[in-house]
Amino acid sequence: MAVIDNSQLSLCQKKFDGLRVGYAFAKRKSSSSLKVKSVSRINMALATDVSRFEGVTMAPPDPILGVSEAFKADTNDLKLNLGVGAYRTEDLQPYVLNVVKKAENMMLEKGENKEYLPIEGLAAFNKATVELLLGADNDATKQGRVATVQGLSGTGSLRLAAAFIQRYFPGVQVLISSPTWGNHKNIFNDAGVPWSEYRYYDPKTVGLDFEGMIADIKAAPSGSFVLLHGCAHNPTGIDPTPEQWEKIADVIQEKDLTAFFDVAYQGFASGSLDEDASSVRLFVARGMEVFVAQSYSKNLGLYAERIGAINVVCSSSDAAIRVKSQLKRLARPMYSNPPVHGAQIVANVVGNPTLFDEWKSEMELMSGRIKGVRQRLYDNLSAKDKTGKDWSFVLRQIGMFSFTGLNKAQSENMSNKWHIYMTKDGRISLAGLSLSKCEYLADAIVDSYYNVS
Ligand code: PLA
Repeated sequence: MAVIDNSQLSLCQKKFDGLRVGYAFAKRKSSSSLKVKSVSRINMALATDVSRFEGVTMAPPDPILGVSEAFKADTNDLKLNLGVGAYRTEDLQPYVLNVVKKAENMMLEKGENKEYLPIEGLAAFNKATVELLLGADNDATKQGRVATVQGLSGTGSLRLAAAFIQRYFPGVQVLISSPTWGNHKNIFNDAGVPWSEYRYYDPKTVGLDFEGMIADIKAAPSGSFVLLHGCAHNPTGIDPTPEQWEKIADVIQEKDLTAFFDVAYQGFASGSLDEDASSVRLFVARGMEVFVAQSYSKNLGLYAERIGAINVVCSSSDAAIRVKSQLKRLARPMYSNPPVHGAQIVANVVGNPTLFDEWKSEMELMSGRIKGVRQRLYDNLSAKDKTGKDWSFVLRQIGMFSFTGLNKAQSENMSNKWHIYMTKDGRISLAGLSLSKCEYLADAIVDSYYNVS
């Protein structure tokens, strides 16, 4: 039987940073395999066994990922998860792209190893990702003006850029759209970057409040960053037109602001990778410096691989080299270096002309299926709703989501009564909907819209 004495106990106390924990440790051990010689000093000091974490409050469930947890807990057969933006097949099953499987086979055949990547990530991935974003022979890339660092998908890439902004532009604010993807605020809050909102969605027209957006961007202090969704705005599904993008670029340029693009859905808005990058390419073609966070969660279905990148397009290659060095410096103490598997998949798909073409067809298939359910949902809503309400906004919105206009109580009715899980802001992910469930969904929406205030 092991014996511990007072000196070992005091070590325990130091190690666990506090008398109470030291005591709890000794007490636990003594009841199993350890015999405590003398604990009188500690006994006197502490009569109760209180957790160090009494002050830690319960965090609320995440507004998006928490929806999946609630969905899992529901045992009703009718249940439908339209919360998270994750693509499902018509049978509502997760989908691994064929090109991903082929790329993984290639990796196995090659016998890829699991060595650490450099801090900036896999070179072949970084080359492929910037080319996918800006086009194969973009001037900025050719001139070495883009600092690209592989990130932990879109979120990690945004977070790294936020840390960079906090370090080099302390106190400078980021303007974000109202509404926006829920995690944007968390990302900037945790990085210590102040943010404010610009108008974006107009509930009256169920469209873009372009005048409001421009006015708010114009009013921003010069030097601010403006977060823009490159395509398929989340949660509204409403994007500016090409002409409106030109005007947005004008204002950002005139007011000496910097655009920060979040490109999480390249290929998913229009079905074309190039078209969906046109907003970013427009800014870069004007010689503007921009941040661009990329994600391969949706377009390659690599949700759990956590693969993406942060690109900083600079006006000189010298600036790009320095910016990259600082991004690496920020990444090193946070996660050291990024994971290799997803990076190799992307590099293999984008870098191989046959797989690249196959990817484009699979993406068209995925975005085509979403367009199909959009149409079916609209048809069902129009047929079920006898009031003549115009539901055509469902057709005009693009990408994975539809912003239904349902409020919090109505959204709650959707899950409580109909077992349809969605975010409380009224967003539904059409990527999680099948043609056969559209009628049921339309019934639920019409009921919630008219019978819940
Ligand atoms: N940016 C936007 C606009 C997003 O919608 C998402 C994901 C991300 C970045 C980050 O995705 P990634 O880190 O996986 O690359 N939004 C999802 C999932 C699909 C989520 O909330 O994390 C959503 O349901 O809104």
